[in-house]
Amino acid sequence: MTKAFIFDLDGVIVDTAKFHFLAWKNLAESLDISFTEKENEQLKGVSRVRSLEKILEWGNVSITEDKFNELMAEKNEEYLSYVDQMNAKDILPGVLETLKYLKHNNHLIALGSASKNARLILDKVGLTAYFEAIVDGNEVTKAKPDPEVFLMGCQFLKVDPNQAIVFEDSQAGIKAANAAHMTSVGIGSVDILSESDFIFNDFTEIDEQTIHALMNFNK
Ligand code: B16
Ligand code: MG
Repeated sequence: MTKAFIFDLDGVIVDTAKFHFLAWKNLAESLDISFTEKENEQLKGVSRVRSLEKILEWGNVSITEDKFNELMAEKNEEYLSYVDQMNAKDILPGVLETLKYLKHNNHLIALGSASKNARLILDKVGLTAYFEAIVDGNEVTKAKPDPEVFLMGCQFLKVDPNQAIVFEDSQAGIKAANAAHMTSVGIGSVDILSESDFIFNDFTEIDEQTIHALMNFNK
């Protein structure tokens, strides 16, 4: 059976979560809304629109549609100013080795990200060529925990969803993979990712043997 390996982007391939955090924090504080790492965790894997809606809900603040769009644009502008400084050094430890191994062994690789900036980021860090399919925030209509983003990846690759292995750092993304009966692999802390089929701190813990274990796992 052909397997598909689907990678989330932010928090899995690169640590852009720290850039989202800075930009959302500045935005929230400009509205007198408190924003810490705890709130940031809840925005991981969540779309830009839904993230701003959540921040406004937390602060009990209502604004006009024009102001909403203005804040979204400002947040993205600040975020992109950080992204602009990125290069191959920003690829998280072990990721390149895993991608090389999968490619070398002719496994199918897709990206499944909520970010509308995903293609730009992959280009900046020089990883675009590894992906047979890229599904990002521009294609999907339903955000994680809906599995649409990963199901589309499988469709592009012509692989059954139950043959897919998803690498994710967010609770919403793990729920999405589980909902589609895919093998869910959490990258990060067990406190956050306890619903995953497998959990690793980072890709340096994933070797050839581990990849075989992921491929042989039946839900
Ligand atoms: P953008 P992922 C997600 O990416 C991030 O985790 C989330 O924090 C962000 O709000 C979302 O992308 C949208 O990003 O503003 O660039 O469109 O983790 O699904 O790769
Ligand atoms: Mg993520």
